[in-house]
Amino acid sequence: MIGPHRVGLGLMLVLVLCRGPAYADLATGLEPYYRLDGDATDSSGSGLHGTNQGAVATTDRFGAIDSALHFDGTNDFLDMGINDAWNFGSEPFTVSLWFKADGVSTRKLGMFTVHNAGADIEVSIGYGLTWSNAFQGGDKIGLGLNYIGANNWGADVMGTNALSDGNWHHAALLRQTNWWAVYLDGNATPELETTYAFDPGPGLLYIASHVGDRTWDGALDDVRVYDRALSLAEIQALADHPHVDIWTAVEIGWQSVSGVVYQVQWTTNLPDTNAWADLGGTVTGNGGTSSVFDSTRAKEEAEYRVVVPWGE
Ligand SMILES: [Ca+2]
Ligand SMILES: [Ca+2]
Repeated sequence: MIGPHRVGLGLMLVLVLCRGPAYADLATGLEPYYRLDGDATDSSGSGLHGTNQGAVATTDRFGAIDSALHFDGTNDFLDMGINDAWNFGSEPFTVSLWFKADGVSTRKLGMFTVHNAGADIEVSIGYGLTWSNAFQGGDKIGLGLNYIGANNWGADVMGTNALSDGNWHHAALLRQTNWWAVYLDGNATPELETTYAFDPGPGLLYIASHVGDRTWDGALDDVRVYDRALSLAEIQALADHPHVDIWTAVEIGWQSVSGVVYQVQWTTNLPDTNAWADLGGTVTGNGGTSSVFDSTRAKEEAEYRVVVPWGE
């Protein structure tokens, strides 16, 4: 038995990647993970399921039906309760989500907010991704910190991009020591940032609501909470490879030669050199970094190599 039949002259090995590919390890520190595929189920394995207050299933950014949630802007939101999974004290964390706004707003709304004032949620928001009011354009994403009522914010910072454009956008809220930033659509420069020393303490998490009544108007999807500061590359992986379930995906990358046709192969049975199987179709080199995703296996489950079929 000599190699695959489709290759007349065998295979020229270009690069062997044994447990060394660049992979997106975006499962580390992920808790909770709300896919919002029509409900408020936590997919992280921690059982942090929320209560859906009226949101309905809608089409996600890939056109997949019942794979995101739509909020009517009147009274729909998700109540996730109080849990230490979103109580980071002064430690780093990251929140990642996708959103598509239905229109501009007159009031400041909540997209992902943690309230830390016990029963009287009207008077204090610990931290949150917010949506701008009429004075701020009504179509910007923002960061709210330490709201103590009567518009008295410790920090209330808005972005500059108008985002009520009918498109899905990715947002990542990052807290690193006293530095807070919101990254938009994987851009290297934050959409907004501020420095603010603050320990919000334990709180009640609302998704698509500010104080229960300030509900957001539009669709949300794939809400992720990490108990660590993601790197810019990780944020960009979440924003730039949206068609892959990065929960398990492996990215195989290599330096390619322009015009050369490559084939990525995988195996779970390395000592058997005949066990290699093609991963998808061939890839024509671009003269830079070419890459392929394996969205079906976790990072330790397979070995990968990149070969150049010689043809007939
Ligand atoms: Ca989803
Ligand atoms: Ca409703």
